[in-house]
Amino acid sequence: MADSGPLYLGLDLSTQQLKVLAVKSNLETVFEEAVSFDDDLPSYGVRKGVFVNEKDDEVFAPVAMWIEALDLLLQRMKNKGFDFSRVKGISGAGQQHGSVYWSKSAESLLSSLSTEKSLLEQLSTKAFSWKFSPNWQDHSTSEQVAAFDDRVGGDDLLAKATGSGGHHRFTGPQILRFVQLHPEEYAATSRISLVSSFLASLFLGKIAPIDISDVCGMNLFNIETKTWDDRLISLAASPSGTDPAATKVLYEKLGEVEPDGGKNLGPISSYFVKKWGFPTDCAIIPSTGDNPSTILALPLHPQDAIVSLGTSTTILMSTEKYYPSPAYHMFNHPTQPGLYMFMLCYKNGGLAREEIRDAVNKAKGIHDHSWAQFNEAAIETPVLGKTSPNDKAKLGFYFPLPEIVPNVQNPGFYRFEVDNTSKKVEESKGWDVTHDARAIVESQALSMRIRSAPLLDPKNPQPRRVYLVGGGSRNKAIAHVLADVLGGIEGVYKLDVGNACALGAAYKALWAVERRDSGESFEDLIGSRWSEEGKVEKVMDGYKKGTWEAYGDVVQAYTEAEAKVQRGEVKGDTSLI
Ligand code: XUL
Repeated sequence: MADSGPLYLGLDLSTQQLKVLAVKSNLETVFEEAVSFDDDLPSYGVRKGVFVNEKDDEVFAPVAMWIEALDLLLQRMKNKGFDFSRVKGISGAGQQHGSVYWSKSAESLLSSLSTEKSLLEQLSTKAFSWKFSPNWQDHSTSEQVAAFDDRVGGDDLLAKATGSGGHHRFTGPQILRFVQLHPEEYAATSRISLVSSFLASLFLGKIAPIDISDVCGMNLFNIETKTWDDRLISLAASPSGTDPAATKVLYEKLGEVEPDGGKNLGPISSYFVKKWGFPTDCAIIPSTGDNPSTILALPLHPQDAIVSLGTSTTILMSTEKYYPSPAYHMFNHPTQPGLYMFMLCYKNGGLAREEIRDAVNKAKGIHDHSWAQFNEAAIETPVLGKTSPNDKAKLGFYFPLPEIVPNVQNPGFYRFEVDNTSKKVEESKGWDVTHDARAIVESQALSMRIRSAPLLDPKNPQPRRVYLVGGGSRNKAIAHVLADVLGGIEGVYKLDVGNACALGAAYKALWAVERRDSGESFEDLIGSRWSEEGKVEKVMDGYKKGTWEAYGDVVQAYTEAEAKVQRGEVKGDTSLI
């Protein structure tokens, strides 16, 4: 008999693709499809999903492209025979921080869509007051970020209130810049969505509330008081920061935040029922950010870390401690009130590794983007580039783009050496580029180790398990070096679940629809149905006695060297070879 049980969709509107994944109630993934912005929608002319205006440090994406991607994705699902009538719930994951500016006719357009036409034809351009969405790689808001930090008395106090110090990509500073640069378009804006709530709004047929976890990527929501922070809303609303009428207007544009990540926001809009055959009772569940969604791809234990090796590289942990610091981000957990998500996000993660890969290849006379030489160099280079115990340790910092962690405005490559006895750190006169293959991964992993330390149990200062997800997780050399630096009591694992953030979104939709009225938690429901088989593969032992300690020895030197780079005290190189 043909399978007829319920299906749950998880969508991921990420930087370069729109993906969808369908799961059954038993968590089995039964369908996957994707649309690539660069390859499938070339008429927009984006590269890696975005436009870059280098002059003003702006990075942004056309909203119409995302809408056309959804039209195309649904068409592809239909062409492959996907049975829309089984879908009982939809949730999504969106690249974080990006904002979408709806026009005053948006609500009426969304609620009266005709099945004769595509979403693109009906929504773009009329439903938007601004046709672009600022991207998380944007760094045009230095002035606004300073104003946000100042507003509450410094970046540590901003982190205490909102979970993060001021960041270029965070939505509050982006909104303030929009108010300053585009006052007419801002005045013509009825509502502002995050990328996640924009996605939910399309399916809901009306503007969806902002999600309780993704809202923490705005520098506007006070995690301690669980409400918008009036000091920050009034700053984002008007450059003077003291205009009550403007503040009221911004509150209206932002709307309410939905505290329950599993809330049924309402049934799917009739457009999708009539055009694609979704059932009328298909529930729309809040979409969250791609990172919070990733931690929902498995029942994550305390002391477990997920390292996501995508365009950006992130480390994620779920924690009971609200321990904010400007050095990292804390978000509300997407499904469990009282839990938090710790996150570090490196803009240069994958990008920097790829630059070094290409430089190593070039030095060896290879002119393609294969990883073999990089991997060999990363594995064969000894720990910290030290061939014998008395050698100096090599430390590198690689920022082809301005970096988020640490906040470095000037791109560059920086190499340091640490004396074995005095532990003094000095700029290096340079080394062979093959050393950089290990040094880049060591450097990223050391940053993760140092910054996540306050969240770990002081008696057990290593993660229990490190799970790798994303494109780079297939790379054994990266896993090897991460394991050396981070340790991991049970080891390093590859989470082989396809797209982790789309899967997390699908699980969230499933939990929201199937949880018992008693308020069964996400962990309980997913944990009781989850099996590691076929999904989790141990790729490396974690803790290696002596190795983990060797990295501990350079923590102080690393911190000093990084501070020199951040303060602009060292010049750095503009190319690797
Ligand atoms: C997180 C961040 C990125 C984007 C990528 O703060 O900016 O990870 O969410 O999609």
